[in-house]
Amino acid sequence: MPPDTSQERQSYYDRIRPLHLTPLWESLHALVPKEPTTPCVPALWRYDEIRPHLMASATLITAEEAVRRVLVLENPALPGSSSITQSLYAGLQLIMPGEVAPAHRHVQSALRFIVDGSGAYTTVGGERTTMQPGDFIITPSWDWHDHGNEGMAGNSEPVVWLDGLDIPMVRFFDAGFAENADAQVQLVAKPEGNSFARFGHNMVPVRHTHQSATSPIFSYPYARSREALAALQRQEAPDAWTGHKLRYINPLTGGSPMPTIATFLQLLPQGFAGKAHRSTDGSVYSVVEGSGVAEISGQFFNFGPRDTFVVPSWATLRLNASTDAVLFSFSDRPVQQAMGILRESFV
Ligand code: 1HN
Repeated sequence: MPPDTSQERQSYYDRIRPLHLTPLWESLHALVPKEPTTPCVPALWRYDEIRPHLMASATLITAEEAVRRVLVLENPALPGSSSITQSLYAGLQLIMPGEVAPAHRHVQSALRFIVDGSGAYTTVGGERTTMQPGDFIITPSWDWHDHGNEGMAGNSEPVVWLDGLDIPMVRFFDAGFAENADAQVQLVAKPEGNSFARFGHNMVPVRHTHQSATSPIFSYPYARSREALAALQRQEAPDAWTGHKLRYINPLTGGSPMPTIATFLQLLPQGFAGKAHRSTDGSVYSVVEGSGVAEISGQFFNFGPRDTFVVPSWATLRLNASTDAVLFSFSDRPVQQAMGILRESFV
């Protein structure tokens, strides 16, 4: 019988601990797992259930006092982390008619995906864009941004969007900076639609040379993206795993719109029963239209318009649609690609 060394080992660990030394052989298997072992769990937030609570927040605090009046969608298995996956933050932001969310900037990149209501605007780097449901809008790292809701043509209503940020990644690198602007609302220096006219039509101003890590288009209107999906639906069969799925691009590079976050829009035709697939980039989905079922690692989530759900890294996903359904999604894919570690499986 081998000698019992466990007590000697334990007292050895006790002797080295004050020197801030730990034995790798006790943690090696957990540090370098055979395959991903995320603590993140699948979850779905039903918009109908959340909306009353979101509206109630407007009676408790103004957008101005809150700075950003947001209910954070926190992964149920990551309490206290303000994270929906280990690398991504998501929240639902509310802006009431007449309110302003004051101008500030930060290193974290943000996306807005408009979920409910119209007539709000966001101003990014001196250009304002009006928000419509389904629009995908970017706030690049370190660009000034403020939001407001003035209503449109006498129609004023609460506006809600999904925020997606790379907050956990920036926190991981301890690389966060932020500052508030002197004025609540930044000066509007460019006409609305200016960047879309320059960069949104597969064309670029002839002497454009400015290089940035982020797309020069900061609003990708839903009407345009939806039209593309409708044409594909008429013209070809859906992919067996993902239906008709398109990736948003930075038109200058063909890469992701933001350096840290990839975004997608997909259409699942009525009756679609997708095959199982998985990838190492955990994803956040926002349902735009239609309903169906997301089977995530054996758990079933019924989804409908405006719901949000999260698919953890390497979880098996099977998508089913009971009506034509359109899903927006985002993930940390470009970072994993830059590191050369992205893995996907379609079986
Ligand atoms: C932020 O600046 C916004 O600008 C939204 O709308 C959510 C979450 C954490 C930190 C900054 C926004 C945010 C945020």
